[in-house]
Amino acid sequence: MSRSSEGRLIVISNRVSAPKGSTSGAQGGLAVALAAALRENGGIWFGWSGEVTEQYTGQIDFQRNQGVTTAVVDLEEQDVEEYYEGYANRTLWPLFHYRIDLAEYERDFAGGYQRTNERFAKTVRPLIEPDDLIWIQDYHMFPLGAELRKLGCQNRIGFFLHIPWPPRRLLATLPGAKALVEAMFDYDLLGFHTQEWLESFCDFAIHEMGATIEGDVARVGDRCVRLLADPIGIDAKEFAQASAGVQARLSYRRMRDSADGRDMIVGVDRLDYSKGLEERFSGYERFLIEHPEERKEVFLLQIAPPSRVSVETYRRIRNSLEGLAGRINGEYADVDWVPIRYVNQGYSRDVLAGIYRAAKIGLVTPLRDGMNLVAKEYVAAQNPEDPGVLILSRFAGAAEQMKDALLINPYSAEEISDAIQQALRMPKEERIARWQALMDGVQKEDVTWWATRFLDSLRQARPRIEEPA
Ligand code: ADQ
Repeated sequence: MSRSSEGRLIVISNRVSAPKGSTSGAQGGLAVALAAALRENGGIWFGWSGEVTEQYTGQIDFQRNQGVTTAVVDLEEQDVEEYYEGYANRTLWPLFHYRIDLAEYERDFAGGYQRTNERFAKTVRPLIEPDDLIWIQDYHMFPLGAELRKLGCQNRIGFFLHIPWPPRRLLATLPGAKALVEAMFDYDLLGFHTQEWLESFCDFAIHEMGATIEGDVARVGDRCVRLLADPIGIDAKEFAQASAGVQARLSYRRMRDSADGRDMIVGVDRLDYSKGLEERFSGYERFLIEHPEERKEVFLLQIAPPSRVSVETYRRIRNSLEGLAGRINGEYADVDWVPIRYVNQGYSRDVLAGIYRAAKIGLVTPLRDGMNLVAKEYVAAQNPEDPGVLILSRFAGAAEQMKDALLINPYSAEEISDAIQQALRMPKEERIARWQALMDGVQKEDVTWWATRFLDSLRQARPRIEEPA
């Protein structure tokens, strides 16, 4: 990553993942890339500690780990309920994944979201020096840039959205949508995973706010912001190393032994309604119905650790999936074969790498997904001489780059079923050719490429403000 002569980097995100020795867990790749950028430029990673305190004090807990300084604050219970569980997880997350049927619009959530962002701004402001580059992550913090501007912050501030941007007519259902988008014009640069999400943003800005678009700049009145489609990648090198390591080899062996000669189809997702898990199970069931001769030749391993358990919708989807897996297993299982192995646990990156490698098919079928890193991890973990086949939803951001996967409509059980059959029958030469093309992309457009592109664009987003002599 190119070091700038211009000052430090301040990364701000809801949660902060301090690098602790080897990286593992859900934030692995992203944490590695941001930590590398912070080491390169110097600076601070600021966010919520994940802890609750009785009263917000703004007291910062600084830590230094492997060359990265993290700065975290505790939030009040009401902040957590309204800002995090409320507005972020119950309002914005479903809306931005096209699920207005699940989105909850409550004034208290919106108020708590605004208040918490103001608190973050006031707390982090004194840490910012005039030359620092500020990079804000994700939908928890849309208004943070505007709040920093109110406090006199003239630094370059960039914002990256990790989830999709919804179509304008859906976004228009959100009370206060215009104010939310208007605040985004206080940034210097807005990053999205795909051209599609970027265009959806422009669509709202043009039709609801009278914006004009000139090249990569959106303008409303005298305010403008630069736009960038910048697809996130994984740490491909680290992932390839992980899949060659002892842990991965052990878990690969364990899976192959337990598969007993059958072909494994794997799904790995946070348990979330956006991931299309029910539709995936139904598509797999369709395959079992349409291809009875294949029944005992395959099985589906679905790994789905629960997330956001305090939100009712997440409890409902968990129940519904348990019911569906139970019914399918009850209907088709035999004494020596179970069609779905459904596991609600998290695994380390190394173990996952071995599991991916043992799977003949990676089944990644979100209904909407900003990017989807599992698709890229599955590709990175394959054996080059005998790779598996990726089946990928057309509605994942990753589909814009991964055209050599079998792209399917996740709402269609028939398309899922046909793709499974096609993947199982695919000749080795075709599997290798598709995998090679996918792997080239995963290696070239990795997470460092993503971070470097964003930071380089941010540095160029507007001329540097000269300090008075
Ligand atoms: P997520 O919705 O969390 O991320 P995704 O991109 O698939 O989705 O990343 C999930 C990560 O969690 C992967 O690295 C995966 O390995 C890991 N993971 C999943 N199940 C696991 C398990 N059982 N054990 C261990 N690890 C597991 C959000 C957006 C995405 C976007 C990313 C990054 O929703 O669209 O790709 O941010 O921008």
